[in-house]
Amino acid sequence: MKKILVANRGEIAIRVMRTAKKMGIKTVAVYSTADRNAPHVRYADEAVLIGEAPSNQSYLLGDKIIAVSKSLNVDAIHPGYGFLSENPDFAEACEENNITFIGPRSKAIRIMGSKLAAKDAVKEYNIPMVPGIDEAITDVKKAKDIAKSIGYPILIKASAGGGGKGMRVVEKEADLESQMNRAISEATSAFGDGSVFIEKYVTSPRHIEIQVMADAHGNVIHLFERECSIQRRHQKVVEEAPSSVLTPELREQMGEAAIKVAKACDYVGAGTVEFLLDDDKNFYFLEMNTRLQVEHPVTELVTGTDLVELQIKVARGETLPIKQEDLNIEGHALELRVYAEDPLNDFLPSVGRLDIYKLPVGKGIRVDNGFEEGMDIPIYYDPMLSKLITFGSTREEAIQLMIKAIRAYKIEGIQTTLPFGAFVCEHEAFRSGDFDTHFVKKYYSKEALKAKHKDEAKIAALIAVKHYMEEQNKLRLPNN
Ligand code: MV4
Repeated sequence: MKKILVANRGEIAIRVMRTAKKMGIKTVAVYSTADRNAPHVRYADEAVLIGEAPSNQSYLLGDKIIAVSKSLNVDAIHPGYGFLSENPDFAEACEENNITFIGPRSKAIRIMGSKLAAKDAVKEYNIPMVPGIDEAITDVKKAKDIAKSIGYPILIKASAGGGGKGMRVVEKEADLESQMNRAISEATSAFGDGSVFIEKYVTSPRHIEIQVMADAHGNVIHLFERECSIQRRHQKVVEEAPSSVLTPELREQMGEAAIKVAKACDYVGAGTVEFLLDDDKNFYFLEMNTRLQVEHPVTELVTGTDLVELQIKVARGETLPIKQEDLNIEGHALELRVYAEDPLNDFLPSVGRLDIYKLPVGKGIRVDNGFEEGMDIPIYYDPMLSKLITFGSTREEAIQLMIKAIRAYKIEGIQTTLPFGAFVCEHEAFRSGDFDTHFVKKYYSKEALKAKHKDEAKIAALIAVKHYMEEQNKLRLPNN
């Protein structure tokens, strides 16, 4: 493998190219007209303009990207996350054109793209799943019977859904029919597939996911968990590894279950198996993401691995260079997603120019970044600017480092979620480790953030006054 094309943009394009360069592999960037001056374009050995700003005219054009790959003698395509990364037709088109898709085979992507197909694939493997049904349901009477036997509240989910789209909580039988009809019509218009199914609603779960890695020779390992419960409207905000609630026994059980999920679909490459953990620490398999995830760096830091390097090695057909027993968790890592969104204005995208943009640096601080000072933020794509990642020997140390790094990160010209990140890191519920997926809804409001700012301004003013008085006193002191 001599040349890799990265079919993505921003921080993840740069992240992938960094490892390719380290391995002596040439890199090709693709870009849209909106990204002419983007850092990922300059970072690559070669770069090709593939279309207009909207992603359906550029980063989503699989055929065009394959044509570019062929003309530049590209050996493999890394899709990053989002865009074409979980598109089985694209993976298949790569396979047919003799270009290595750095990811699982199309079959695994297809199975895991459907929640019902995923449930079906793993059913012989004894993996804990939330009580519910494993087939699409349209008959309301049947749905009522099932809901009664599971017990309310229940959750209606779209089989083709993702990121919480098409989910509806039903508290009582009287609401079931209308909610079910809504879920079906929503799923039909959003995904072109109206299949919905029913699960028991787990009311205050934690979201814990397991990183897996598989080679093409049947070896599968897990690289422990990431805790991703701190999210806002299904958008993750802070992720960490390890989770403060898993015991070594539970960690091993979840890891084993994740490996079985990967084996159930003949998985190859990096993947993530999502679980819910309830109050009694029962875990349930939810779904599998068949890509490298945004939050992969926290796993890299606590396991001392380079997940992109492992992806490339297994894509070249190599045997996994590490065994399960070689792996252990050392230290604690946190990741904060930094978005160009205004936390004081309903997290609306904050457009404009990065007048000042200075990254924090230092031991234990990693920033996976896709932007630089002077750039305009394109409105066409996800507004994530970077990921701020800290690593310490303990959770407390990683949190302190994160607060310090947020303060040292200088951004002017636009609003960002940095203050929101500080709010989370300084919150008692976060620090104690006692939180669930409702953290943001429960504790965050713009008033709470403003109040925190006010207190900080007051303290800063008091310190300044105290300092001033001390200086005055010194001046008045007689010489001795
Ligand atoms: C659930 C659930 C409670 N009970 N399933 C949301 C996204 C999708 N991946 C699955 N999700 C959920 N499924 C049952 N049976 C609660 C959620 C959920 C959630 C899960 C993970 C992280 C954040 C979440 C926020 C709200 C709801």
